[in-house]
Amino acid sequence: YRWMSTEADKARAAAEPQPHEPTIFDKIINKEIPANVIYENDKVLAFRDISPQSPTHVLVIPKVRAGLTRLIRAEEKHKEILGELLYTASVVARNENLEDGYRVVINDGKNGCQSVYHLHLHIIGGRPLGWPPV
Ligand code: IU
Repeated sequence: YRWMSTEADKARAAAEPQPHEPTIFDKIINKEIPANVIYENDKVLAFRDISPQSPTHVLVIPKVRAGLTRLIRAEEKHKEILGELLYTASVVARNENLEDGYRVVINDGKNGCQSVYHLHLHIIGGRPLGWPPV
C-alpha cells in the first residue's frame, strides 16, 4: 500500500533528538522494559532486535552513551567505548556461530535510516546477505 509509510520513511522523517534526551534503549538498560539480552558487561549490552531482519539480529549498545547519539558525533572521549562495541560484535558473532559470515551495521542519521538516537551496532547474520544494502 503506497500510502503506508515504511520503517525507513519513519526514520527519515524523525528529527534528531538532543544528545542527552533519553531513548527507548535507556529503558532497556535500566530494565524498565524487557529485552532478550544475550551478552552484558559493565560497559555494553547486547540484545535481540525486536524486529529481526535475519535469523540472527542483535543490537550492541553502550550502557553509558555519554552523548553519543550518532557515530558522526563521536569525540576523542568515545574512542574506548567504540572499541568495546566492535569487540563485543566479535564475541556475539562467535557465540551465535556466525562463522559463515554476517554484517555489522551502523545506521547513522536520517539518510542512514537511524530511528533510535543511542549509538548501536546491528549484527545481522544466519542467512546469505545481499549487497549493496539499499
Ligand atoms: P536503527 O538503526 O536506529 O534503525 O535501529 C533501531 C533498531 O532498534 C531497529 O532494528 C528496531 O527494530 C530495534 N528496536 C528494538 O529492538 N526494540 C525496541 O524497543 C525498539 C527498537 I523502539
